[in-house]
Amino acid sequence: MSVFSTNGPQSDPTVQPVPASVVAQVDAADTTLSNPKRAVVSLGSNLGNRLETLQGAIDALEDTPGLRVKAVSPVYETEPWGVEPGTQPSYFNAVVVIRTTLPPSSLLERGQAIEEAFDRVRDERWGPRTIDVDILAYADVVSDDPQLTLPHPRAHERAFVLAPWYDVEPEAQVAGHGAVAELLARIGRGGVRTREDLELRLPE
Ligand code: A4P
Ligand code: MG
Repeated sequence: MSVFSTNGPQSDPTVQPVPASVVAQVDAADTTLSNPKRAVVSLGSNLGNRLETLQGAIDALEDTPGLRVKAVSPVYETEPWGVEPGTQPSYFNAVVVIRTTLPPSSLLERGQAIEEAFDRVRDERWGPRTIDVDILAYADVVSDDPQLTLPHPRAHERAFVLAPWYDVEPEAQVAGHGAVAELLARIGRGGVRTREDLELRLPE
């Protein structure tokens, strides 16, 4: 928990109303970091202890200098996307909102370092993985750089991204594609379900 005094939610116009199941915190990080930017990060795991790994990645994000985790979505269990049905275990997916002074390239590096720390093996595209850390959005940045495409190039077509993103930011927009709420309504929630028996913690 922050050692700084706590601001009321009304003092931060960027904080969205959130459903009761979403863990959120509002504190003085926004004023103690110099010009922090909002970013949205997607986490996915379908190998090993999926819940523990997602929590470990969230804690590792929070341990990053210049980065605060502001909100954590519910856990979703999701069918693997982009592979033959029945060939991979199901995923646990979640989305977190952060504020950070890191530039996008450093945030990407940090995400990749967290993947390494959890022994992520890359031998096939869309292969099973202990953890995937993707940057869905960084402020209003739009980029088609293949190293870091923003917003994430497939976010707008994936229920496993849009459903937890909607939970933490119901008003969010995917630049160039429209509102998360509308995109989710269009594609539906097929293949994803909340695991209400499980919970990810906002780091203290
Ligand atoms: N890269 C470009 N833009 C970004 C970005 N916005 N965030 C580059 C993160 N990385 C970005 O990623 C490949 C390259 O993408 C990196 O070098 C980075 O510079 P990777 O993590 O090495 O490989 P990958 O994840 O296998 O490839 P890819 O194409 O990013 O896969 P996706 O799109 O992330 O999909 N099904 C379910 N149910 N749940 C999932 O979480 N995830 C995937 C992976 C497939 N199916 C899934 C899930
Ligand atoms: Mg990835």
